[in-house]
Amino acid sequence: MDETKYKRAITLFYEVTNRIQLDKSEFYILITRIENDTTIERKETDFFFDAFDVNYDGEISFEEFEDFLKYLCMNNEIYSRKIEFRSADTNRDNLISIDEALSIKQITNEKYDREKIEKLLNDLDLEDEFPFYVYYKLCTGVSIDEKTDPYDGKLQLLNSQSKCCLIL
Ligand SMILES: [Ca+2]
Ligand SMILES: [Ca+2]
Repeated sequence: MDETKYKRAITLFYEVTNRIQLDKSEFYILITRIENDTTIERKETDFFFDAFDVNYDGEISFEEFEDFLKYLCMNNEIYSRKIEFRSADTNRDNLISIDEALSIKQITNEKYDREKIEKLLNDLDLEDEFPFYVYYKLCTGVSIDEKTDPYDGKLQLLNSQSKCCLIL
């Protein structure tokens, strides 16, 4: 995505919504306009919606939308895997289930299947829900730091903000 397209995307954001955030249908409309492509499938845009609605309020805020645009400009393997993981981790507890990992395959086209996941979980002595480093290993075969945060601190920030509100 070049600078012109980036700026156009920002303009289109405000054409699609007047609420400074987007629901799933509006996000779909926006992406088809940015890409000038009406053949894009709703499941593809839903995949990204789930990944970038980090605070999980059912809306893509302008800030979340900017994160999405930055992602489109990037080519970073580990970050792409984080986005996939976020999309599957719909309840934002840093774990995904086997079924969730299988459900994002229709977008990611990864090669793993249920048997492969179960074998890996068994090798790692884990139950049927697993954290990001396991997902990364599943897709790439590479071991990374078990503490690697798929949300890059964003969830912690949100949690601490909501705790502040309770105190106030
Ligand atoms: Ca949101
Ligand atoms: Ca989860």
